[in-house]
Formats: sequence, structure tokens, C-alpha cells
Amino acid sequence: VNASRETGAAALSRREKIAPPKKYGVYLLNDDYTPMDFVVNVLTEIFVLPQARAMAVMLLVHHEGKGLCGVYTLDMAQTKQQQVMRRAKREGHPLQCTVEEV
Ligand code: TYC
Repeated sequence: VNASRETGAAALSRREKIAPPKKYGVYLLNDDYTPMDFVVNVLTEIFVLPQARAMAVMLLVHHEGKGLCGVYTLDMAQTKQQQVMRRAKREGHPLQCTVEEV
């Protein structure tokens, strides 16, 4: 965007015209088989939630069917989703994770 290394007013006014990157929510979906402690570990380790928040999100998904884990750029959201799905698959759990534009 600023490849010409322009500075000052020209660069600033150009930056002001760049739309902020779209944001994407990563959601966990409920199922009847994935253990609660596995979900809590996913939330603390992949989404870096404190233990109490991880427990709250896990229970919300358990009761409501779906819950927001975090909001990221598309790239980061897809990476988190991939990390969740790979870990679940590796451990033999059917946990599903979706990415949606916020
Ligand atoms: N419903 C699961 C159980 O009772 C727990 C669970 C919570 C599973 C959240 C998935 O995204 C999920 N063991």
C-alpha cells in the first residue's frame, strides 16, 4: 500500500481511505460426544481464554448449541479453526468449529 515509502500528508490521506480488515468470529458447535474437559482445554490453549471464561463458553455451547470463542482477521480465524479441527480429529472427537464474518 505504501510501497513508494511516501511520508507525511500524502501517506496519511491514503491510509485513511483503506477500509479496516473484516473481522471473523470462530464458533464452537455442541455435540453429544466431545468431553467437556477437552473443549475447555481447546478454549484455554488455542483461544487463550482464562480458565473461568473457558468453562463459561463451554457451558454456553453445551446449553445453547453454539458459542463465540474469539474474533480475528480471516487468516487467524481459519488458523484457529484448523487447530481445533485437527486436535479434535487426532483425539477422535466429533467437535465442529465454524468461521463466520462478524
Ligand atoms: N455436550 C458435550 C458433553 O456433554 C460437551 C460439549 C461442549 C461438546 C461444547 C462440544 O462445543 C462443545 N460432553
